[in-house]
Amino acid sequence: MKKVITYGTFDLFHEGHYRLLERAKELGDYLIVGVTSENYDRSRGKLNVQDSLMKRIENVKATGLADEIIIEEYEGQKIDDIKKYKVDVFAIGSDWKGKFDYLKEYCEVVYLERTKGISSTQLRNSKGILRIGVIGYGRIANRFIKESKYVSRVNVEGVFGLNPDSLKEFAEKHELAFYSLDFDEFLDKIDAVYVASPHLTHYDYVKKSLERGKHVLCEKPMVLSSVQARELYQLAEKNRCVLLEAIKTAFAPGFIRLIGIAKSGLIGKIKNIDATFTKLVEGDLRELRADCAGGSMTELASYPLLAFIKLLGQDIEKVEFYSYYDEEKKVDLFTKINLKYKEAIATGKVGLGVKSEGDLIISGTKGYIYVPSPWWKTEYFEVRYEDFNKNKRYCESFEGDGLRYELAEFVSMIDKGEYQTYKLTPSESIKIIEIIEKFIKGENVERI
Ligand code: C2G
Repeated sequence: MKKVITYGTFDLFHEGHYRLLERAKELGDYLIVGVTSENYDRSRGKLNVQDSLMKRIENVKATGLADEIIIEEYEGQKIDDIKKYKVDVFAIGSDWKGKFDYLKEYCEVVYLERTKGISSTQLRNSKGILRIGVIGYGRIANRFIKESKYVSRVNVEGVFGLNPDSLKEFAEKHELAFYSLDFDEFLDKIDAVYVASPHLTHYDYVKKSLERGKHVLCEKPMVLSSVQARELYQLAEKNRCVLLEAIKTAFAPGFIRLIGIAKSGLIGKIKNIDATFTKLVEGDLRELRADCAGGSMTELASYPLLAFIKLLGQDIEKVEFYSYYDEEKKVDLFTKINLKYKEAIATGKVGLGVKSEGDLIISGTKGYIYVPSPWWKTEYFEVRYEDFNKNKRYCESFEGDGLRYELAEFVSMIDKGEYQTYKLTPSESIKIIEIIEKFIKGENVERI
């Protein structure tokens, strides 16, 4: 019996997929189809797959062409599969021509002509391109535009700001279609905004954008008042717009996996968390200016607070801060945050003027999880026990600056018409803002 194998994502199953399977089947007597797992697709940069793994398997099954369906989960699996299933022919579309020649050592390799005029990307894009406008032209806005190239169906069209020279320069550098000094005119030309202006300007921009029915992805902290945060989420819901706070860690595959593992009971009951994020900065930067709501807490606290709320929830009994202030600049250069839960404690350390190890440790009754610096770009972590023979290591890729993950989630929410994502719910975002607000108001803040 001649065995043939082929692989694919088979997202939004279409004619091209069907014809590929049909011809692959004709190459032998028995066809094995490898359908990619969500994890594997993410790790190879496919961030916009729309159908779930089950749906993609069902679609392949429904063709009646596959004698066996397997799941492709990791890089290098093809060699294992070919040996394991005693495969005679590996078949794949001509878009991969040459890429799988290394398999010739194990079986015959056939590149089948790709069906022209149809693709999953085309079907995803048939909803039209999502036109994004960026508000602000600072460091993060630059990074965002670079990252947006990795997400399909989006195009950054223009930029809004207050300084004509900087705007023009930014638009030219990134080859944007337009730049505008007029906010209404800017909104006319786009479907969604990415707010990357200084903290204190967020509220007005987000509100005006939502009032005009535009979806909003807003840098963290979205606002510095929980009343305003609630108001904005309500407005988004009323106007059927997606509003997402861009805390990038929340959308990183490694962090999502970390949360799942920590909450699965593998380290017992979580009793303590330590999370640190420090970034030394100098000069006349926005981060160090009180008139721009600078300081370690407003700049960095969203990250440790995200980890605490994801792992321990929102029932916080007590919040206290110990802070080292720059008395001249009137910003906190280092702050220690203590959260007391009924059965656990969490300590966060954030600093712009004090440096420390940026790791995350989640301590449980059976073991602990160690995430090395930079834990907020979660790529690697270890589950450790008293008996170190039981230790386990986990690895998950974190590509580029990681902004692609939040943008991919934002687009997927818009496509599905879902106004909430479990990755960062409005109530979690509001809670994080509420704690930062307590600090700003000076509640339980002790200076050192
Ligand atoms: N295909 C085709 N004609 C099209 C579109 C796709 O023949 N118009 C083929 C592809 O060449 C591939 C298969 O259909 O052989 C599945 O395509 P995708 O779902 O895009 O999956 P892909 O990313 O190509 O997976 O390990 C995964 C494989 O390496 C490839």
